[in-house]
Parts: sequence; C-alpha cells; structure tokens
Amino acid sequence: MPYHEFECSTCIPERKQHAVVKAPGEDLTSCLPLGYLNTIPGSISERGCAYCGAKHVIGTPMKDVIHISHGPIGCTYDTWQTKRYISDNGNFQLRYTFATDVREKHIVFGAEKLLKQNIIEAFKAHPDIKRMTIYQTCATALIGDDIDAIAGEVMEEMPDVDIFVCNSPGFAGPSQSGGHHKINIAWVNNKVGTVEPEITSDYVINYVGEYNIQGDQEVMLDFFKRMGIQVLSTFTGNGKYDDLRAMHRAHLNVLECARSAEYICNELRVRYGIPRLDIDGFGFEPLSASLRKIGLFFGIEDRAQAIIDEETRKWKPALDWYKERLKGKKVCLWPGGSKLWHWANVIEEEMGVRVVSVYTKFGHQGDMEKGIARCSEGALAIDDPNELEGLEALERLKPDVIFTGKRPGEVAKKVGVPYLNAHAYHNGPYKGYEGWVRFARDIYNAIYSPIHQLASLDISKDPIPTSHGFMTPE
Ligand code: CFM
Repeated sequence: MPYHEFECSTCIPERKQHAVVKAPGEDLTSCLPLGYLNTIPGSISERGCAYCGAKHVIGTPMKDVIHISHGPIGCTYDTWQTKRYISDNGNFQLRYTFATDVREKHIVFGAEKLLKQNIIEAFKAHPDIKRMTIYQTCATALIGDDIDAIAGEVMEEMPDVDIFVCNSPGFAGPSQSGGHHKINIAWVNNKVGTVEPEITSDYVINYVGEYNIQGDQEVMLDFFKRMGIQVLSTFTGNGKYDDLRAMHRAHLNVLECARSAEYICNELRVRYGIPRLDIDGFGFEPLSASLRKIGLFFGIEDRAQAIIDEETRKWKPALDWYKERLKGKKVCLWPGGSKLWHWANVIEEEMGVRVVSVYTKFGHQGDMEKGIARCSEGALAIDDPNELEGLEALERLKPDVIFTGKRPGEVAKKVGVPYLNAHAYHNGPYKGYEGWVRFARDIYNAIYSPIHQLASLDISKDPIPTSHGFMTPE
C-alpha cells in the first residue's frame, strides 16, 4: 500500500505518511497512514478540539441538563446548534446554550466568582431543570479556575441540584477524540453509581455511543422494546442525567460508536463486571447480526429473529430498487470518525455503490485499519485531511457523491460534486431497516437531482434549459 503524496502538500513533506492507496493483496500491518497525532503545522486541519469532543459530541445530547461552558463566549456560541441530536423533551439541550462569557479582566483576576454567579442565575432562569454540566475551556484551564470547588459549593448551597464538571480544555488532545476520552472517564469516576435504578426486566442494558442523530436511537430502542429488554440508560442521545448515574446496574453494555464511547464500556467492565457487546445499527446485515448477538446473549434469539424477518420482508424490496440504480456509483466516504468503517463495505454490498476513498479527521489507527480493510483495491485513505487535499482528491477520483460534513460538503458542491451530510444526515434517521432505505433514497436524490446539471452550467456560454426547451445565450 504505497503512500500517496498530494501535490498541494509537497511543501509539508510529513503529510505524505498520512495518505495511502490500497494496493492489490496488501498487508494492512505493513502500511497504514499515520493517525491520531498532533496536526502538522501548516496543514489547515478540519478537526474539532478536545472541548468540542467532550461537550458537543458527548455531553450536550443529555436532555434534562443546563450545559455551561466556562470560557469566552465564542467557544460555545460558535459551536451551537450544528448537531441534530434530538430529544423527547422539546429539545431543551438544543434550544439553549450557556456560557460564562469570560473577558480579559477575568483572565487577569480569575473567573471563579463569575462562574458561581452564572450557575445560580441559570438554575433560577430554568427552575424545572436541576442538573448541570460545566465544561472547562482553554482560557479557564490556563488561568487555573477550580471549577470542581465552585460546583461543590453550589451543590452544598442548593441541595436539590447536581452538577458534573468536565475538565477537557481544547488543548487536551490532538482532536475531539481526546475530549471523548476525558468525558467518558470523568463520568464513570464521578457520577456512575450515585443513583439506584428500578429494574423491571430480566434483560437490562445500557445503550452506549448512540447520540440520537435525527432519531436514530428511537428506531433502535423500538427493537429492544419489542425484545423485552429494559434500557437503563442511553449514553448519551436523549439521555437523562440521573439514568446515566445508574449505568452500573446493567447486565450488558451495548456499544454503537466504539470510537467515542468504548472507554466507559471498558471501565464499566473493569469496575462492575458488565460485559461489552459492539453492535452496528447501519445496514440490513450488520443490524440483523447485531440483534441476533443481543438475543443470543440473553437467550432470546427467537424474538430477535422475528423482528429481523418482519423488517426485512417489509423494506428489502425498496432497498433493492435503489441498489439497482446506484450500482457502480463512486463515493467518497469522508466522515469524522467511526462511520468510515461502519459504512464502508455495507454500502457497497447493500446499495451497490463503490467506495473510492475514505478519510477520518480524528480516527485512531484501528479505525483506519478497519476502514481500509473494508474498502476495495485502489481506494485512497486519508488521515486528518486539509481542504486542498480534499479538492485534489475530488479532482483525481471524480466521485458521483461524497458523504461528509457541512464545511467540506459546501466546498464539494462548488466543484460540482453532490454531497450528503454524513454527520447530521439529510433526511434521517439512517439506522434501522427503514432508515437504511432512507439513506439510499438520499444518495439517489443527491446523485440524480437535475439541480447538479443546472449548477454546472456556464450561463454565458451553455444553452439554458427552460420549460419549452433550450435557450441559447446571445
Ligand atoms: Fe462516533 Fe458519532 Fe462518529 Fe463521533 Fe463526530 Fe458524529 Fe461523526 Mo460528526 S461520536 S466518531 S465525534 S459516530 S459528531 S455522532 S457524525 S464526526 S463519524
């Protein structure tokens, strides 16, 4: 698997080891792109920071909580509402964002007083909400504010509230992945085991690493409910703060995104002996295998099989209709983390598209290894890409569609490549059988929409289609 050097990055020679082309019969152990290292100076990375990974990926999906950033207002405001992790309490966690608005004078004199004032003010403004998370940022980490001490003071003064502190400033890791780790461990250290749940079933799970993007989690919970499983907590999509304090009583941790949440599962195994079962809600086959595995664990395989049969019968014909029309279409699969391996081979197998490139912004080597293993020969794999490399890859590969985030997605549109939002989805949920068909329909619509032919027209030269045929410019 030879390294791939981008022309635009020849001035940053270290970048060469961060991209590879999968060669015939290659051995993954001998040549993987480097990954999960600090971004190379000079390369304008598309990564998020460790604060963002802790707060916006994992903390904020919790729904009955005031989430405060202790720092300059930009940290929270500029990252607000870019996600679609919905909840069933009117989306409290998405509607409001809170920051202590640290200014220069606080940097000089300290911002602990300001923090305490803000905590009390926020609880007073929302008297129904009794739970809070507080996030350190680079600025308040550097001046050394003791957030834990302030939270402790407030909890003493207001005995009906509970506060969780996450000390994961932006610089606490090479990317958002560092923040995932920090908040996983802080939660298990400080909150798990502080509430005792009511157990109502013989089959009790935590559903971990699932963030309810456009309702993904609701689809999966419906399957678990039909199997008679009690879901004690959801980490953290649509998650209730107090349910998540009771994670220690589950019989099994069912883990979706291993990149962001394997840490807490591993700790729960060590500390409470709860086994970890990795599953995959995307794609008919991976989802069916996952439901079977959970059924097998509890000895209720027949219940899983009944769901698989019913759902497959209902949705497979629609999926096949799209597969027929998507066959051979070239795709760049450029998400942030684990979706490169969750999706790589199953979209080829079940939708007929061909993955010509995968990338990850913050995946570890293991994510890249799994992603590349699931790609066909010739696929270009890139670690922590920059915008110019993305453009060069699009030029070289000429994909029919790319699955990525908003920022690279808008860039792709400008060069005439349709994009699907791999993070927040276009018309999700994408999990579950029906969701997978919805994903196929979004791909179909992205590729075949006539808007792309119109967008690539040069109206000064090309004939313009109108309702009565083509009009040629003068
Ligand atoms: Fe896991 Fe995620 Fe992802 Fe992730 Fe993300 Fe995301 Fe993603 Mo955006 S937790 S690693 S940090 S599956 S926010 S819900 S879509 S980059 S591939």
